[in-house]
Amino acid sequence: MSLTLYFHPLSSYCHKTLIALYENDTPFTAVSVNLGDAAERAALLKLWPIGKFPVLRDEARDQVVPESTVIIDYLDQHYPGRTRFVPQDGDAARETRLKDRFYDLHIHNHMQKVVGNRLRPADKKDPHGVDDAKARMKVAYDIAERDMASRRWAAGDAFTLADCAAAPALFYAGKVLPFADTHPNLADYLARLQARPSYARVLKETLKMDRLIGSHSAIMDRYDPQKKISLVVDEWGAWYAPTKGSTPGFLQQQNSQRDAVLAALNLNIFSRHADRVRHTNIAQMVNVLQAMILTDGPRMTLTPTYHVFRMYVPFQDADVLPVSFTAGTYRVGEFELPRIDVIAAKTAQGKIAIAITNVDAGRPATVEVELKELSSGRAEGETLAAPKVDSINTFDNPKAVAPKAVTAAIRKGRLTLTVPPASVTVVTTQ
Ligand SMILES: N[C@@H](CCC(=O)N[C@@H](CS)C(=O)NCC(=O)O)C(=O)O
Repeated sequence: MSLTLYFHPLSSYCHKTLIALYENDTPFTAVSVNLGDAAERAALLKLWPIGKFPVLRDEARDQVVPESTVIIDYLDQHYPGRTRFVPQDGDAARETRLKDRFYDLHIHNHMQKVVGNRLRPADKKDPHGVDDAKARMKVAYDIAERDMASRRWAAGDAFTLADCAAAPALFYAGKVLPFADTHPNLADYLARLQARPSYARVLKETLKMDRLIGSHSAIMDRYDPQKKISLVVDEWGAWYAPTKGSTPGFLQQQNSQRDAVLAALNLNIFSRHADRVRHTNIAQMVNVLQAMILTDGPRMTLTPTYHVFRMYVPFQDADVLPVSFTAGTYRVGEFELPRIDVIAAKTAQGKIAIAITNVDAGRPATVEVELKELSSGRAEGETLAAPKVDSINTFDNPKAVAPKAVTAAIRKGRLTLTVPPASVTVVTTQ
């Protein structure tokens, strides 16, 4: 990997650069710099004597690139991806650069002054400077409010460098000088920035598991047509940025309702390949990556992923039943996914277990299941849904994401169930 980003996880200008890297899945190594550590500070100063991050080092081209805007420009030029950050057209490029400067100079930097003042010792405060910064932010908010009345993104119809600049600037600015009630267009724009298709992207990525297993199985089928050898999927799951303040290298992260959906989709894929896949291990059980359980000394909380695993217990030792369904489509930006996923199995007790995942974060889904063997009765189970796709359980709020009981009647051989957006439901016939 040729690119190394020297950054700090709490630095808002680093967030600007990270957004650009993540937009295009550009591979890079992240090196977190603690400016309080003399050696780490010296190493950063050697790269960029101004001593501010982010700084990008490109080994392949032997370049050191400081300044968030210039880094994004550099990435666009030398490591272009599906999102282009600076338009080719001259006028559009100038508008993009203007808006990038606007958000950096007239919102981001003033916001930093207000935050910096909070961190100063009591006898070094600068109330006049803070008032001035807030007054200037207010002027900039008014300009942006007018702009965003007719624009989807900061420089027009396309997401650009200017939006990478706007996202952290507005996010933090809104904390020091709120604008949600006074500048609705700007507030809507920030909501759009925050809803970039990360949810759909994460799920799209995880669905690659099916292709991966399919291609491995095809090779194994040639040499082992009787399927005597198992395919073992080790350490699957989501890998995100570590929880702030956790021990570096311990890979501690939260997992949310999004990851419950991700877990269900993977379990479904494994069950469809059950003739070949006989073991799988999520990474990992406790406190690490997509864990089931988080602990803090004597405190413990169950994650949304835990609930999916427990809800899927009826599928243990069960026989997969073939299911055919029309999934429909869930589309966000450039990402297109099947809207629902369904698996079924005959349990060890002879009942039918059905798992329904609604991938669509915006709409409930009504699923009608035709059960050839059963004309009437009911199915019981649980649904795991949450107020938001990134809702999580914490030590203080351990039941923010918790399953709720659900019952569905079976009439004339049909079971009908409406499931909430971004949810996982498992029911078993009674
Ligand atoms: N204009 C620079 C600003 C970078 C900047 O202000 N970085 C802050 C963190 S958000 C920093 O390095 N602060 C440490 C310091 O000033 O000592 C850019 O766009 O990259």
